[in-house]
Amino acid sequence: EKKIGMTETWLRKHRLLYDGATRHPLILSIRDGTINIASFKTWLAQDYLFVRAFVPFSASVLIKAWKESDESGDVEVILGGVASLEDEISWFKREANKWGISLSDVVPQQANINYCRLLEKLMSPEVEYTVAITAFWAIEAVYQESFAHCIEEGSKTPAELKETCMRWGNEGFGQYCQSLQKIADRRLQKASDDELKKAEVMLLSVLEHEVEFWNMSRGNV
Ligand code: HMH
Repeated sequence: EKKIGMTETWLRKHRLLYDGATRHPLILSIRDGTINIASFKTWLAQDYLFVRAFVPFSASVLIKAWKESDESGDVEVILGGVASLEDEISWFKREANKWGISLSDVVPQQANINYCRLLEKLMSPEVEYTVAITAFWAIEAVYQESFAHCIEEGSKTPAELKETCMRWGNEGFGQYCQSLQKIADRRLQKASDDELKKAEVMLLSVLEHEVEFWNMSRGNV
C-alpha cells in the first residue's frame, strides 16, 4: 500500500478550497456549455498577462532547483515547464487574435496584480526551494484539474473552447503535474516544521488567488 504524500494530505484537509479553485463556476459553465463568451475573453486576456509574469517565476524555481536540489532530475522536469512557456505565449497571441482581443491594450485587474505580486515574492532568494516548488506545483495542478474536468466524458464544452481545455487538460500536462507533485512531496518529507508550515500556508494562498483569478470573469456576467 502506497503511503500518501504531504500534498495529498493537504488537498484532503483543504478540500473545500481546492474544489473552489478547480470547480469554479466559470469552469463548470465551460463544461456544461453555458459559458458567456465575454467571460472567457476576460479570462484569456488576463491569463496572458499572468503567464508573462509566470515566466520569470518559473525561471526562479529552476535556479532554486539547480542550487538546492539533492536530485538532478528536478532540473529537467522544471526545465520542461520553462521551455513550454514560449509556445504557450505564442498560443495566447494566436487565440487572442482569433477572438479579436488586442493584448497590448489589456489592463491587469486587481486579482491579477495581486497574484503576480505573490509570484514576485516567491522569486526572492530567501524563499526556500521547498516552498517555491510547492507553489509551482499547485499553480499548474489547479489548471490541470480544472480544464481536464471540461474534456471529461459527458462534458458539453463548446467546440471553440476545446483547444484551450486541451492545453492544460491533456494527459501529458497531467503527467508533468504529477512529476512536480512528486518533487514537492520528496522535499516536504525532509522539511523542517517551519518549512512545512510555510509551504502549507503558501498552498492555501495559491488556491485563494486562483479562486480570485477565476472570479475576475464574473465582471461580465
Ligand atoms: C491563473 N493559474 C493561472 N494561470 C495559469 N496559466 C496557470 C495557473 C497555469 O500555468
